[in-house]
Amino acid sequence: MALPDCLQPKLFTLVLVTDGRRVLLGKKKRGFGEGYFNGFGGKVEAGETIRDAASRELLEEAGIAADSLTHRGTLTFLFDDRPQPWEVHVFHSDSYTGMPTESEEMAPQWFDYDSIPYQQMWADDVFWYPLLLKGSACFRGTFHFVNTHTLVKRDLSEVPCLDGVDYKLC
Ligand code: 8OG
Repeated sequence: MALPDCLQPKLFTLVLVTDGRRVLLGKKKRGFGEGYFNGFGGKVEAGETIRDAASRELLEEAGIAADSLTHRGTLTFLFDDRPQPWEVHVFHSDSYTGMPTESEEMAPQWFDYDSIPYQQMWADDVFWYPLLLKGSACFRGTFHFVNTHTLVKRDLSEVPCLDGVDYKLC
């Protein structure tokens, strides 16, 4: 697909909730990434901050409220079969309020850190999950996909944590 001169990335959030030895994932029941296990998140809407969007999506999809959300990563996804890059802001929370509950979009399930189902997840996840789960590092990654699902190129590095996600999107 020929790229236009300039591109505006689509902004998304993704929240990973942990309890010290397990991570809460959801099996996506419909739409983009159906059948994959993933954290909880979605598109940032106009008029909300990226952090607000992360809280909203976590509540909508898993029925829980994060007590605090730490911004840990920014991932850019480039697709040969989609017009725009996707920029996904990854947050971590180690405490929450409420009971994880199945929604129309996601069925939540806890996984021990050593039995994360990477075979049923997006192909990039195996590279950056360890950075999120084992410590407090922040990271920046760019992943190129063909036919939506095949990862052909990746670039991932640790970066200083800069929590600049509290501006409103217009
Ligand atoms: O609104 P919707 O559910 O379609 O949003 C897509 C969600 O999937 C959003 O939380 C961002 C997330 N996501 C991608 N690509 C990838 C990926 O490669 N890995 C993971 N873990 N999540 C992804 O859009």
